[in-house]
Amino acid sequence: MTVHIGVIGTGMIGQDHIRRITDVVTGAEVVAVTDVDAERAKEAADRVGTRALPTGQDIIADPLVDAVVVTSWGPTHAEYVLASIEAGKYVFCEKPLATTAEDGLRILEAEQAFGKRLVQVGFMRRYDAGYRSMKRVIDSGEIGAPLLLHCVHRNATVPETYHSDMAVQDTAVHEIDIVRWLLDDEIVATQVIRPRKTSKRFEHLQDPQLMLFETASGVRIDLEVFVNCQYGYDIQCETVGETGTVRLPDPADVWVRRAARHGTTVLQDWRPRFAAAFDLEFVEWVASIRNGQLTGPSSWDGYAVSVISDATVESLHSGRVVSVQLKDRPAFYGG
Ligand code: NAD
Ligand code: ISE
Repeated sequence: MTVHIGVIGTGMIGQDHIRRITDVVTGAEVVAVTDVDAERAKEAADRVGTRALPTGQDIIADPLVDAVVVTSWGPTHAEYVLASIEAGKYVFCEKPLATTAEDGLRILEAEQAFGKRLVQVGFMRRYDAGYRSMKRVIDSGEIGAPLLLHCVHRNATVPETYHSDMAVQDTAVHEIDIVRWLLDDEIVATQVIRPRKTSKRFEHLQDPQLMLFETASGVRIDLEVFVNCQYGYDIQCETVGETGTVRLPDPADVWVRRAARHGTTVLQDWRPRFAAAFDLEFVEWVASIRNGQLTGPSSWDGYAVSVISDATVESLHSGRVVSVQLKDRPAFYGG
């Protein structure tokens, strides 16, 4: 069975996922795309020989579409996800699942009322080989119980439209998801510390930020988000356990010794760093649809990350420790 996919939003990541579904994934085909920028949608459709439809609602209602990919702007995601559930179609939604906790809850309720998981959220780090190895080590018990995590998320630069809250909402959400997944534990409290600001970028932006999280079992996580570090895209993570530590490897590249120096390259953005993870994410998503049972990050994960993200933004503004108030996890999502 070929999974016929409709894509809503043909911007940067939408185009990349269309290429991925077409060139990398077997058993899937893009049968329609759309964008509020009709010209952009047509160009994306022509590139892979498919149809451009006028609106997202047309994609969801299209009888040829079995599954929907939502890669439009964040505030439009919840509406498309809810409409896909109403149509009984699988939907892969790029982060964020919803920009308010209220919308996240509506999605949880609609999916449970439908009675089967239809939604997967685009937290692709769960498909990265390094994070998967780290989880295997933690789960095996070979470093003992985890006590601390040290995380770093650095981008070379961001545009002027990027504001301080986005360090949480756009950037730190990946770490918020991955630490919950690595530890199989929930974040219960959050705090943001504001260090001295870099002079290399915009006055309006609090950059870097130091975020501190605490989980239900008492694990403490520190996350440096520094989105104008100048030198490249740099993702680091180390878990400290009772009897050992496990650290994410740097992206594989050769080391060169010459002219009295010893060095390697630093990637410049997130696309090459996580290209293999995005590929596997789509391979596994399509396979799980074909098996009739989704296995990737769920609506619950999307909802939980949005609540933790809101609490973290609150702390960025108040400077105080903010506790995270999640609904009880429904049995439907393994609660
Ligand atoms: P983008 O601006 O390049 O593309 C978004 C596209 O959506 C644009 O072409 C825009 O015209 C279109 N659009 C906006 N509203 C629409 C609507 N109502 N209906 C149809 N089309 C609409 O942005 P992007 O970088 O591709 O990001 C898209 C989403 O993907 C964002 O939510 C972003 O957070 C997420 N993203 C995730 C990752 C990741 O690592 N998982 C990386 C980048 C972006
Ligand atoms: C971007 O929006 C993403 O989602 C990337 O994965 C992230 O690492 C990057 O820093 C964000 O800007």
